[in-house]
Amino acid sequence: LDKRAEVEEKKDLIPMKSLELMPGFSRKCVSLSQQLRDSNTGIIAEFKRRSPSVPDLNLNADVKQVTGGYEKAGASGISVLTDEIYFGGSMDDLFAAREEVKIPILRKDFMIDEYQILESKAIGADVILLIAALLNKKEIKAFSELAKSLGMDVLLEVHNEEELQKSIMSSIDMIGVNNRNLKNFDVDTNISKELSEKIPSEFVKVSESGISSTAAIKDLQKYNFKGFLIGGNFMKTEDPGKSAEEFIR
Ligand code: IGP
Repeated sequence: LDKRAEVEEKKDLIPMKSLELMPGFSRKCVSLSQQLRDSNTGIIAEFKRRSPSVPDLNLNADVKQVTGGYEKAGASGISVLTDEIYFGGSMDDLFAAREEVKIPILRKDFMIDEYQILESKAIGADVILLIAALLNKKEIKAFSELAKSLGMDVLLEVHNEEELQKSIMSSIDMIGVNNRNLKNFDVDTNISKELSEKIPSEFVKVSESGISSTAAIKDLQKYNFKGFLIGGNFMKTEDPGKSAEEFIR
């Protein structure tokens, strides 16, 4: 991962102190975990133009049109990829989404430094993603506590039991099980079902990746999942907002 160099470069460009002067910093975050607890659609609809597994997903998609469409469709939250190298995203995308929607926005990126948490708050994100596979326990604790101190929610992503065990702590709001194996891109929603009983009930459970039918959601709900992160299934169509509307209806 080339994130380290990217973050160090940004720190020089915009020092941490300056982030606190940006508009998002004084905005009050909306809680995604609360939104998911107050039963609604549970759909967290994702904006991404491309991914390592689908390089030509939707290269010219307009972030405002798509995220506005997601909100109108009744999504509980929006996920915006800000990683440039692998997903063709940017902080501008999240900033634009923030101008467009009121519902909670998850900043989807590879967090490896506290700077990125402050930056997420500064650009108007409500939720950060922490990927257990990339972080040790100490980092998960420090990053999640910083996010909580800024009024943000934390979604912790796991793919197996070991990652789950090291991540259980009170500064986490939601645990997301990624159904995609990041080594070979295989997706299998059974991973969510298998891990569900190991996740303590105080965490809101989110199932991520490879969800493409309402039947899959009904099935996952039986395992107490409250959130469903869906990207490709919407983004692969010409009008992702409309696809989300048809899916949710
Ligand atoms: C969405 P899908 O299969 O619906 O497009 O998946 C989301 O779960 C996926 O983009 C994702 C992701 C991540 C991307 C899950 N965890 C971590 C980047 C980094």
